Amino acid sequence: MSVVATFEIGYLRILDEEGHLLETIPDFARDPKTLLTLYRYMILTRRFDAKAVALQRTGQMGTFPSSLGQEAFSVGIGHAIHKEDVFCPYYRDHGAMFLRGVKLSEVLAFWGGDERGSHYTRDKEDFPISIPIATQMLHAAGVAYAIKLRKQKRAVLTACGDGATSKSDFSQAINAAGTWHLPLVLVVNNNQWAISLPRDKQSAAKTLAQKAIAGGFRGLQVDGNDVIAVRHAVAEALDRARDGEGPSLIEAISYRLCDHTTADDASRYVNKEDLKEAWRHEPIIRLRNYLIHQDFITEQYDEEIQQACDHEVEEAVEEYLNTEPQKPESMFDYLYAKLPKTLTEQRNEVMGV
Ligand SMILES: Cc1ncc(C[n+]2csc(CCOP(=O)(O)OP(=O)(O)O)c2C)c(N)n1
Ligand SMILES: [Mg+2]
Repeated sequence: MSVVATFEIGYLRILDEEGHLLETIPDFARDPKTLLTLYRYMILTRRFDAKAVALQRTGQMGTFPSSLGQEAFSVGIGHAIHKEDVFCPYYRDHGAMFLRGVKLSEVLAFWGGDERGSHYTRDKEDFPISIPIATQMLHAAGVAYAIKLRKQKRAVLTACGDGATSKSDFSQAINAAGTWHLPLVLVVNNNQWAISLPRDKQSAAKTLAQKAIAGGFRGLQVDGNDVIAVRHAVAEALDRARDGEGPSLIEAISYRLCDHTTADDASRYVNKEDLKEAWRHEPIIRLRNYLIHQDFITEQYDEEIQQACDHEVEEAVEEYLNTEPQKPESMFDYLYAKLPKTLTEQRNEVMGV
């Protein structure tokens, strides 16, 4: 038998756990200001997450999915995407959304059950958070198709988890992206868990990145705890998409250091030793180590960043808690142009008329 095709999946890692460079630093990361922006947003995301969980625990917000341990993923992808591109996020992408200009209070409103949280103040075409697993990948393929038809120089970025790669929506998006040569970048936050189902029970594939091969385009893995690697690989893939070089799939390897959501208790199924080991690889300390080696940050400046982030989170919480709740009947207002009779009756009942 002869060989008709062979494939390889590359893996990119630039910073190790101690913050030492393993590869030549990409140009974008030579600017200390850029690195400090990445660092600040990772801290902001972590502080925001902790506060959001506390709000849920005290009955002031609904179910919330933290991104603890995966900050390099959300911040890396959010920093890579250009203003004119379109982002179709999933529910663990808050860091990226903040970089896109979504207000922290809007994200809190969303998880507080207020649909106005998805009506972003800033004028962009990004999609709302997708809770149904993998549906956003197909929405993103559709947007990329529209961009292609309009001959615009823009790209679409969409994110999902490792579990989402088992859904048919994901496979369909891969197929459409390859067949139609779409300006689409699909990124997978492989945090090793789909709720309580571990990665090795999710798929027999050695990498999730290789699912791109079936679609006829490139797939690669990056160290998802290395924000420089994530930012670099995703920016490069988006450049290619904008330049008409087609789609990419990027799998970022990290670890979910938190419960799946506030409705979960991961201590029931996560091995303590594995979790301890995973903390050794977490993304924030790694970048901090690099910033310290390079003299880009002092302890005092670090402290100031942490305080500024806490302050920003507190202000957002104030705004969220002081917002007048939506009227109960608003739940009937946004799905139909003309409300069907049965729902009109229900609406009247809610309004007491
Ligand atoms: C279509 C659909 N099926 C099931 C669920 C329930 N559900 C919520 S999160 C989740 C696991 C997703 O895991 P993964 O894709 O790895 O993302 P992670 O939450 O780990 O970031 C499931 C099955 C859902 N939200 N949508
Ligand atoms: Mg997962």
